Amino acid sequence: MKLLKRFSLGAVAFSLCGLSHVALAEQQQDFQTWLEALKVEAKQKGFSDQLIEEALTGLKPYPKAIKSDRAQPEFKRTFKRYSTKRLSDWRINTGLKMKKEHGELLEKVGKAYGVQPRFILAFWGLETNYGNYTGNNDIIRSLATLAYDKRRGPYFRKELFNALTILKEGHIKLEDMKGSWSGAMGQGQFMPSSFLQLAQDFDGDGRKDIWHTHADVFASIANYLKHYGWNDQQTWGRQITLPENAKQLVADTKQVTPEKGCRALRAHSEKLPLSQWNELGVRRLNNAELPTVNLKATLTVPDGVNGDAFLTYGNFRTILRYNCANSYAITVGLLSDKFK
Ligand SMILES: [Ca+2]
Repeated sequence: MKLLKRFSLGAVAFSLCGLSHVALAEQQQDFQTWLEALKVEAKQKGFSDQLIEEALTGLKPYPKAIKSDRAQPEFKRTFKRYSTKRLSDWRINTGLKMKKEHGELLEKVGKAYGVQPRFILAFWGLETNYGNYTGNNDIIRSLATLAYDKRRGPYFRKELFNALTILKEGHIKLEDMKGSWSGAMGQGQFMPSSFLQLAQDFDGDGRKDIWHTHADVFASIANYLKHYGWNDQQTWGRQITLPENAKQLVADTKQVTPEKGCRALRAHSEKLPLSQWNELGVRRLNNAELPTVNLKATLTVPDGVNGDAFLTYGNFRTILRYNCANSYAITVGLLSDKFK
């Protein structure tokens, strides 16, 4: 999660990997000096001595946090490979099982926030395999490592203080505050800032427990989507077939002014009504005409005109707020379609 949560990646300015023993020792010394200054700032921000001592004293950087920072799969593989791997039989069948098992709760949450349950399931399934893999890294340690790193230090320093706030508010115990190397936490992979802004205590026990409580997990995902403009009267988009002059069509419908929002939108066409796409020869996968609803859509061909092609609607932009990558957002959509 939540994009809230992910960012495009540039060159790594600094790395703990591949250093000599001497260099590593110096780096760790620098880290300890940096950590002392961080503790002073935490005290100034009003965190208790006890929390600072427990959470920050003796902390050591995670070499793998920075190593992983260079290899986010959404940005490296072709869409087809990325998507096929994630739309596995296991993920689809487990999702259908979860839909049955948690059907009542999913419906209740879906109604409360205005999000179709199949999308909550899809995010849950893609982010953490339905809560089976939420990440085993200590969040404070991951965030401290990345906050110390020069490249995106200020961003992660803020997230580190947000994480301390979550501990201070008592939503989770320090030893249970686990997640990804990049600081994404719990079954929906929320960054601490998204947690503070959007996580929900749906079961009403006083804690926003996105690690263990299904009600809180589902409601937090749904609330995130609601906050970023989800419309439950619409779907995300659809896979389509392009006419023979596909290459020309893509060139002709290229957007003039890039759409605002995440960078992934730059790989989309201009926004046109479905009726116009229909006139241009775009068809459903079964070659039928597009639905006659009054909706605007953009065309995107993540692997080029010879690969799979998609029209995307407003909700697709909301999915991108969770993770700014077309391959990810399309895969969420395709997975949700399996749960209809
Ligand atoms: Ca709760």
